[in-house]
Amino acid sequence: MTKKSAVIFTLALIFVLVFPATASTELIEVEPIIEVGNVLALPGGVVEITYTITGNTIGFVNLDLELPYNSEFFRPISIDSSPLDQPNSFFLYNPDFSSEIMKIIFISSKEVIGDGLLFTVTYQINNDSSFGHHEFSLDVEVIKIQSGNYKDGFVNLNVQVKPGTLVIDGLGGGVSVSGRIRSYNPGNSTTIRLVNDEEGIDYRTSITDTAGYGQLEQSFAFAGVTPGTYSLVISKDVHTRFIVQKIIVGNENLDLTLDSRPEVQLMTLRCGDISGDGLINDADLTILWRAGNYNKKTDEAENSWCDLNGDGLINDADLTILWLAYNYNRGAVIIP
Ligand SMILES: [Ca+2]
Ligand SMILES: [Ca+2]
Repeated sequence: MTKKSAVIFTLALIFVLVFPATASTELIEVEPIIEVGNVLALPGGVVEITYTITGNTIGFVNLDLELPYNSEFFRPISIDSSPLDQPNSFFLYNPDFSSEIMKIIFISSKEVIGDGLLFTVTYQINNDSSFGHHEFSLDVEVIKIQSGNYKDGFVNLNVQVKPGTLVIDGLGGGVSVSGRIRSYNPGNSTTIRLVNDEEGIDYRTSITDTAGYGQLEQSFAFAGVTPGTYSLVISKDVHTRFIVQKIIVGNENLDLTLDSRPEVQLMTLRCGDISGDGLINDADLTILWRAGNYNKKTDEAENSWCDLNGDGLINDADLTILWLAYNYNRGAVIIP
């Protein structure tokens, strides 16, 4: 060995000793992007939000995800997943909890590589949700590949999340459904629901309490109703339920005061269910007739519900309402 070749050999040996695994520790940069879909939703509606991945060139076998949500407006009800059509297991846990974060852990027996749909989450929008924009993002806590961990292995992980937007808007689509109700005591509020069980839709609106007394007519309206067949369910304290089945909503605004069924044109609630059991009968009469209630001022009575007409007194005027043939010994009004 010449002196020159000995120097080269020595330098090569030092290089190998100092950088023993240069080839196997080559850093791989991976920047997959998880993109959240945009959706338009209505109060009371159900929407699906998609989560897709691109730039997934190395693949993963494990994902720990956290999806925050705001239960004041919506909550997750289910998750559907078949990431990139790979056989896998998805576990949704803690779906209804105080932290308002849906945690998802994904585990697969083999690497899931490529771009496409990761999973879809179905959200229920609250019936009383106000209109507005909500950003949908997620936190990716851990991502593993089969032969190592993105975080501490030879892959430099940099997962980007592109948030989506959920817009809750009553004007984004659909039509209006309006109607007219006759009931006693405007001092009590009225709740009206428009329900389509098959589609999981449950719109809700209310007539707020106002001053006045007696039997009054009041109007209500729903905005942004998706076409379909609904049941209308009206609830009010001391009244029995009023249910109209087979309300067909098409592509034009629906005015129920023009309905072919006379009982629907002006929906008259039965009054006198003081006990709240759904029936107006002798049990309610007994309460109203009781010495602690009858001929008392409402705020001095044992049971203020006995003031059916809301005039502040419990007397023969209320007894007359309870005894009306339309009310007495009757229950809910159901119009098929
Ligand atoms: Ca009753
Ligand atoms: Ca009264």
